Amino acid sequence: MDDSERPARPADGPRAEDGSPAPAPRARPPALRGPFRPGFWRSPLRGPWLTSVLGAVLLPGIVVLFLTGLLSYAAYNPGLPGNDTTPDKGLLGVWLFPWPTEPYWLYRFTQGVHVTLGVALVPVLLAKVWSVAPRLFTWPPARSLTHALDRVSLLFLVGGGLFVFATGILNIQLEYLFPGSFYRLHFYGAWVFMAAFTVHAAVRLPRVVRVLRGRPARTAEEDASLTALAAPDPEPATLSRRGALAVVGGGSLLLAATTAGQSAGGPLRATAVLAPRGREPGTGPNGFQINKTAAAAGISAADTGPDWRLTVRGGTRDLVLSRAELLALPQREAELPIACVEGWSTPDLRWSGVRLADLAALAGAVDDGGGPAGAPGVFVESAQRGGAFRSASLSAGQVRDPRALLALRVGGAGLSADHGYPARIIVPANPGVHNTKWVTRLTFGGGR
Ligand SMILES: Nc1nc2c(c(=O)[nH]1)N[C@H]1C(S)=C(S)[C@@H](COP(=O)(O)O)O[C@H]1N2
Ligand SMILES: [Mo]
Repeated sequence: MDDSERPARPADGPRAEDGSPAPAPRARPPALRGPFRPGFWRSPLRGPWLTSVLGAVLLPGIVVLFLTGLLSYAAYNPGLPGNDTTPDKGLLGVWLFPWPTEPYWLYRFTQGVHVTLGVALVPVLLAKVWSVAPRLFTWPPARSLTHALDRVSLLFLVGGGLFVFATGILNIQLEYLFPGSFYRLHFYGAWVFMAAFTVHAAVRLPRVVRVLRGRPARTAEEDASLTALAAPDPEPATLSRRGALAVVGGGSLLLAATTAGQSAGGPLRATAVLAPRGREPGTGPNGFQINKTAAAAGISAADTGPDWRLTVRGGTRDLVLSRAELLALPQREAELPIACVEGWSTPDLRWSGVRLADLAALAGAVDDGGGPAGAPGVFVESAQRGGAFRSASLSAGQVRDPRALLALRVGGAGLSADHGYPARIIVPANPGVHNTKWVTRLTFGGGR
């Protein structure tokens, strides 16, 4: 029986003859139970080395996740009418910049990295939390003010980390689990997590470096907290620490390999067994991923039948165009992918249709200069009646890109009903969600 298992002394201690409390004997720790008792943790794998290696992997990984996450938010052009998913963000949006259209695969790349890396880091995150689990049960909860602050930041760190990873994974696996609100949860969760992460990394990085270089601890406090990572009474080892690390790393690589194909494309696509929308749903020019079918979006045959018209507003004259009239306008081609926030993307597809800038010029919507080069931004609306994705704003820079189309055809065939027939938006480097399908109205130079 180790010391901490002995019953605690009764609360009413010895009293002096006059009844006043006797000077307290040196306080001894109360009996700790369950996971609060150091002897409870017996895995021989825990220790400073394993925790440090996992931390050293997570540090750059989480920085890349945060940066690509910020880029994804910028890609939504939240400054434009109707696009902002977190309108109350305040100072958290001061860094935003206009999202470019060059290189055209930019969002496909940044979001592919974000999602693949996020999935691949799950085993590392879980192993890291597991490796420090005994420290989460330290008792007493706080020895000093600094210790208390450190532990509160740990709460945000572990809770925030599990939260952002969980919301991200749930979003890519079950797209509409948090309709609309996913963005808020993930966005604010990420900022809270990153605040705690920054403090944690700044405080712990020096000791991680010392551990990995085999240098001694610098202070007694550091030495004590490093020693506390290892079990005081370990069970016999069945796996070495390097072996444990290989299991975690192997798990990460396997997850990366079975996820990356959804954005990498080509023959790799068949390996994306973990990605719910990683594989081709059919053959032919329209045989690429469908996130939301016409039926799921509530689009009826009447919405897109012969009576369908495109309304163009915001210029000196309003236009109402049928699909035949659109097809009679100069048709332009662009080879562009669709890249979803969920990480999957299509290879470059050959779209054709009318340039958005040409439509602006036709409607007499010109901001500066003349003709298509001076086109303003546009607010796009769909025949879809409800839902967050029925409309989106595109910036002037996006409209002016000669590859930004109101697409009528893909791969030489008319768009299928599920891919947005009669007309959909396609813009280089645009997040998939802003490539609105079943478009019915374009309002140049203005929001709703
Ligand atoms: N009207 C409308 N357009 C939409 C959507 C939608 O739900 N409604 N989904 C968007 C999303 S999230 C993506 S990723 C792409 C997917 O396009 P696809 O289904 O044609 O491959 O379309 C976008 N356009
Ligand atoms: Mo999407």
